[in-house]
Amino acid sequence: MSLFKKLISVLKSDSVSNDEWEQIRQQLIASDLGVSLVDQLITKAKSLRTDDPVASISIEVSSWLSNKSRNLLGNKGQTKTILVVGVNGTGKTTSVAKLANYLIKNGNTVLLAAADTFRAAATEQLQTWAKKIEIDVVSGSENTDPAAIAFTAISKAKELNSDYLIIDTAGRLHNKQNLMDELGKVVRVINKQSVVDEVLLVIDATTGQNGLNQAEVFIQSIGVTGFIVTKLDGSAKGGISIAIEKSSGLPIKFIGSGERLEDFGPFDQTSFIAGLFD
Ligand SMILES: Nc1nc2c(ncn2[C@@H]2O[C@H](COP(=O)(O)OP(=O)(O)OP(=O)(O)O)[C@@H](O)[C@H]2O)c(=O)[nH]1
Ligand SMILES: [Mg+2]
Repeated sequence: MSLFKKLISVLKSDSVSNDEWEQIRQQLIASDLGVSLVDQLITKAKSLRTDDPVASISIEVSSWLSNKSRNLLGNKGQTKTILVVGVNGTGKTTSVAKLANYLIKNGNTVLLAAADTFRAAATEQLQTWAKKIEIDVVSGSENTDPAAIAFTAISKAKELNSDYLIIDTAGRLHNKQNLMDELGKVVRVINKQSVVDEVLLVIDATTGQNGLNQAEVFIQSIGVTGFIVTKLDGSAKGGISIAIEKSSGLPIKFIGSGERLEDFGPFDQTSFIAGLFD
């Protein structure tokens, strides 16, 4: 019997025993939420409605999640520009392809830009995805200035009247400041012709609390508007998502749950909370 079902079975009882609260606590710790947040959550939930722990926890978790829109920002009728950023290996390039595929399936036109010119393979990787999805990608040779690629890409996206331009970026340069400077320059170049509507930070759920530290650096340096949390398949649990939203106040817009294009979708708050108890 799953813990969730066990909880359902105690809902009718007058109160929840300490043993039962401890079981719930262990379940939440196993979901990667972090002990300190779990203890805060349990304390708060106990004070709400002790005869219905699932409802109490759900109410409290909801209040911790971002109340900002989870829809993609931008103006109708204009190219919406999305910059995808994050530490190396988190799943940026894969997420760019998945997001493009998702938007196309929803009736949009999309142009891609391969602004990770730090290594040649990065451009090829995005070109391979673009071919599969049957869309264009603006790219350059190794070590081309990413800002130059972004400039060409936004010009082309506007000319084609694309609904979306999605820009893939590098995750590793020889130091953090270097990467932030490079991303800052990409943003400035786009701002000359248009606006950057979204800066989506990709966080690998399997990195646990480390993901939180990464988020801080990007948020402080380049104004993140939302997150894509990847690798929620496998052993990673969704608890880290609550921690990310609680600490930043910013919304998770999409989640990745595998290596295929289809392993991707919008973050759904209701099913996410239900999933915590599964
Ligand atoms: N299981 C799983 N693997 C993923 C997911 N998203 C990406 N990956 C894998 O993670 C690895 C790294 O993905 P990339 O998209 O290349 O990551 P990146 O952030 O672009 O990496 P760099 O360009 O090197 O910084 C690849 O093997 C992907 O297939 C996911 O949601 N689930
Ligand atoms: Mg990449």
